[in-house]
Formats: sequence, structure tokens, C-alpha cells
Amino acid sequence: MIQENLRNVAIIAHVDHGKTTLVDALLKQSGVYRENQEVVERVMDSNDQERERGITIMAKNTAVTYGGTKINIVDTPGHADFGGEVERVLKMVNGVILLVDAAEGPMPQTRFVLSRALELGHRVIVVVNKIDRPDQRVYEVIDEVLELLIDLNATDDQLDSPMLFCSARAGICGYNPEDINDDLTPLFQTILDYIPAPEVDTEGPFQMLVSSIDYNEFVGRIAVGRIERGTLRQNQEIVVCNYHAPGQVSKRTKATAVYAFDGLARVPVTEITAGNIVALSGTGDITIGDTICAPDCVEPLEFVKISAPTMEMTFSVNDSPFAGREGKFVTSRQIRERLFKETMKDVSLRVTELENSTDAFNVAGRGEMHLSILIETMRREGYEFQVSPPRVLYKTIDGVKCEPMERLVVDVPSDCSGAVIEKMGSRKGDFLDMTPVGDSRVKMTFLIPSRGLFGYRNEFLTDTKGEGIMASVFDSYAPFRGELNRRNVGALIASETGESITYGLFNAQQRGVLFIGAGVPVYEGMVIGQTPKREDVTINACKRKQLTNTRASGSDDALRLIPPKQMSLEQCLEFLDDDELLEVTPLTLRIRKRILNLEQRMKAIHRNK
Ligand SMILES: Nc1nc2c(ncn2[C@@H]2O[C@H](COP(=O)(O)OP(=O)(O)OP(=O)(O)O)[C@@H](O)[C@H]2O)c(=O)[nH]1
Ligand SMILES: [Mg+2]
Repeated sequence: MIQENLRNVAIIAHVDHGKTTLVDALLKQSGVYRENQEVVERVMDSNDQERERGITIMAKNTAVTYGGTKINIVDTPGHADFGGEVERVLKMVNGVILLVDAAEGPMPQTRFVLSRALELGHRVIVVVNKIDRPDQRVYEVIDEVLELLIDLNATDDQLDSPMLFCSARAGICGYNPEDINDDLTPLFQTILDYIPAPEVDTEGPFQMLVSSIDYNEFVGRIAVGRIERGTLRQNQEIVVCNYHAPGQVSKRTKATAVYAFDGLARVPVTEITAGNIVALSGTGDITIGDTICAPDCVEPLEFVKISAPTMEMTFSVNDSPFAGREGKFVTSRQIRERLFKETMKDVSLRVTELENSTDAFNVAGRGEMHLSILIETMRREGYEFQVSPPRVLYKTIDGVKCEPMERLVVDVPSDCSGAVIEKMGSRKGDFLDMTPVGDSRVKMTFLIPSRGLFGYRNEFLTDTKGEGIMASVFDSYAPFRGELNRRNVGALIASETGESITYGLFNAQQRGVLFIGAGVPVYEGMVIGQTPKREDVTINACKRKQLTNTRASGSDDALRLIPPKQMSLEQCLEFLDDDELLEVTPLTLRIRKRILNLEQRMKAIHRNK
């Protein structure tokens, strides 16, 4: 049977190309909002960190009705670190909308998400967005998209994909850049005409693949996915086949509540047929990739291939001198439970226990941002722990040590290109190609070890006077390219435990840039700033001025401190060197030497020499 009045589509693109903004416009123009209803911008970016950072982190579902047809829409993240989110939802849909920024053109993540959609044989609607940008170059971008499709071995059918032109922000689009409608009718119409309606068997035994997990404190875990076959009724008996333990006896349970998506809400339904995207509770401990079946026909479905993590960090119990002062959850058992819980809903995260330690866990993900979001989420929940610097995951291929390489695309003012090429060289990157963008900019592609990109973003912004755009995505594993310095500055290290004092810091700031001001508790071995050269300097931040007969120590107030450099979580992670750790508590981030005591540290240095 063909579900004529149903379409399931995902919106995919590189970061910031306007996916969530387009969903806003689709919701508005399909009449989801009442008149006078207050409308939030980028409404799908509903969790705290998404709103703060202005990016989508998790893929989410919504649905609109247009001309009597229900369109389930999945909004996906465009940042390369969350590529796993895109991979997992592609099985839920029957086609995709590929957005491309009219000025930036296809970027690394455009290539990644498009290749995944093509592999699954999905139909693609190409939408060139932000045509209102003064620096738009629509006609060049059209060619770039076609080149990309050819490069990815698209079939003739896929090469004939419809192409539309749109301003998501203005809510307008058209079939031709010179002829734009004053609403999104052409896009709605193209979805109805070009994305296939699900063709399904509604009579057979019920079967569904779980593509998302949600949580609600009243009903617990909620499984989301597209019904593959059959019909689901409320309170129907179901069986869950565990994706992680194939062959294991499956758990029998009941679908206590079944919901369909409707605008920003979920509405309870008593019965729903194959082809539809549903949310259901009552499944207990379920994970993404599980299959839910009717008890009389237990057949697990195949899940999509999720790309493997390329880097990891060690999370461990905080053992600094200040441990346990600020966190609510500090034990290894609590940290362990929290990390494993995360793997149930994040398909690209891997957590493993260390062989000879019960207090430490290796957490592997797709990039620094992927792991820093997890760290930030945990600290907001009250967890305290420490993390190692991120390191890439090596692989031995045919007996050769290989490392992950990234495809890096930069779009920079032409006169900055030399500086960027030089830096790429020193970070062991290979230059692939360069094309002009308009009159004054160039787009360059490099293949560079993931290691070579650690800490590069800030340098890049300086080298391009803040006008450069850079984006990278994992490309492949290639033979190890040799040692690279992790950073080219040193650490200013506190030599005493106590409270930082203006006098001591005044001396310290002559040696480098401080991360703390006066009145901050410090301990021996804590990193309180950076030095300009690759050389660590130990300094007493708690030092008081000697009292003399004529002047009291209070005259410290006359010394002026330069405001400290406030280090964000990401900056701390970029800064960390191999012999350092980051202490994370709900209130504070402290960088410290792994070995706190100066004497022991010197011994360790000698040993390594
Ligand atoms: N000029 C212009 N700006 C737009 C348009 N559509 C979106 N933007 C802006 O582009 C920025 C990113 O928009 P989002 O909708 O968050 O982009 P996204 O693709 O969802 O980003 P991620 O989910 O993080 O990958 C926002 O500042 C939007 O206001 C458009 O049509 N024209
Ligand atoms: Mg978004």
C-alpha cells in the first residue's frame, strides 16, 4: 500500500546554512501557530546549549500538514562532530532536502551528509538558501553543487534532482533565482511531488527501527522511529530486539502510549500504520538501533552504519587537592553510570573502562566539540571529574600505524592565503586545491592530520583577521606523519597552595598571560597562566610583600593587574598539554599538571630525557 498523504523528509546541510530557520518558516506557513501566538526563533533548537551556542546538536522531529498531506520533518545538526546524528535519522525518512548557503557554497559537511543520503538511495531536493545575502553567488554555487553530485557518483536520477532558491529567513523561495515566490509554496509542492510517499505493508506483523530516544520523567524512555511494517495499537504487546546483543532473548513488553508528531506537539493516538513516524513509551531500557516487533514475528532490522569515533579523552575521578568541594556527583560509580547512560542516546559515543583502573574511563567521540558538549552537560548536572587532553585514535592498517585525516576547507580573504598555507605546512597538512570566491576571497582545501588541527582555530582567526571561515570533516586514515607539537606556549604554574594575591600575581604577569585574578584559591601544580615560549615557569601566586616599618602590605592595592584571560571550556581543552589535566566542577575549570609536586615533576622530566 502507498501512504499517499504522507511524506518523511530530513533537512541536511553544513553548519549554519539555515536548516533550523527553514523549519521555522515551514512551521509558520503550514499554520502550526495560532494568530498572535508568540513565536520563538529557531524553535527546534530547544535545549540550553543549543540556544546558547546557536547551533543544533541533536536531530529532532516535527510535522506539518500541507494540502491534506502530512509531512514529517527531521531537523539535523550541521556541525561535523554531530554527523552521527544525521546518520542515525536517515533511515527514518524517504528523502532529504539539502540546503546550501548561496555565498559559502558546498562545505565539508555538505559533502559528508549528501554522501550518506545518496548511499541510502534517497531522493534529494537541493535548496540554495540565503539568496538575500549581498555576497550571494547563486550561479557559481549551482555549478559547485552539480560538481559535488558528480564527484559523489550520484545516479542519473539523483543528478536530475530539483533545485530551488530560497531565503529561509524571509520565508520565500522559487524555481528560478530570478523569479522568487513570496512564500514557500514551491518547496512544499516539490516535497509532495518529488519525495516518494512511503510504500508499505500495513497488514503484516508490526516492525519498527528505533532511530531516536527521548526521555520524559513521567513515562521514562520514549522510542522514536518509522514503522516499517504493520500497525501499532495502544497497549499492544511488543518485543524489543537489542541491537547491541543480537541473538539475546528479547524483552516482551507493552506499548503503553503511542504518539504522532504534530507541529511542535506530540499527540496521543490509539492506532497508527506503517510509514508513519511515531513515538512510543513502555519499552523500558531501549537504545537507538533496537528493533521493536510484534511478539509473533521477531525480526531485527539492520541499522545504518555509524562512522567510528576518531578521538578520545580519559574521564576520571577528580584527585586534585580541591577534589569534592564543589560537585554533587563525584564518585567513579556515579561518573560511570552517567557516561554509559549517554551512550544509549548518542550513537557516536564510545565509553570503555580502563584495564587497570576503576576510576577512569576512555570516552571516544567525533571531535572536540562533541566531547566538550558532554562535559558541559555533566557539569551542569552537578558532576565533578577531571579529563585528559583529547588525543586521536590511531589504527594499525596492514601493519602500518595510521592516523585520522581531516578534509579542511577554508574560505579566506586572498591576501591571507599565504599565512594559512604556511601554517598548514607546519602542521603537516597537504594542499589539495584553491578556487577563487568572488573577487577578493579564495577557497582552499587541505588534507591534514586531525592532530594538526588541535588548537588551530584561534590562530586561524588571528591570521585571517577574523574574516576566515574554516570547516573540517573526517576523511580517512593515513600513515602516521610524525611528531607534532601540541602547543607552542608554556604554562605558568603555581608553586604554593593558598589564595592568589595581587603582589604575587603582579610578579607572575611579567612572565606571561594570567588565567586568574586575585583572591582565587590555588594549589601547587595548578596552571594559572601561559608563557610566550614553549617553557613552563613556576611562580608563587600567593606571595606577599615583605612588611617593612614604613609600608604595610595593604599597599599592594596600588599594583594594577591586567584583567586575566577567561578560559572557556573549549579554550581549556585546546590549551591542555600531554602532562596536564582539566579539573571540571559545576563551578570551576582548573588546568593542572598531572604530577603536582615540583620535585616529582623534575624527576619525571629527567626520566623522559
Ligand atoms: N541572510 C540570511 N540568513 C539566514 C537565512 N537563513 C538562516 N540564516 C541565518 O543563518 C544563521 C544560521 O541559521 P540556522 O537556521 O541556525 O542554521 P542551521 O543550518 O540550523 O545550523 P546548525 O543546525 O547549527 O547546523 C542564523 O543566524 C540565521 O538567521 C537566510 O535565508 N538569509
Ligand atoms: Mg540547526
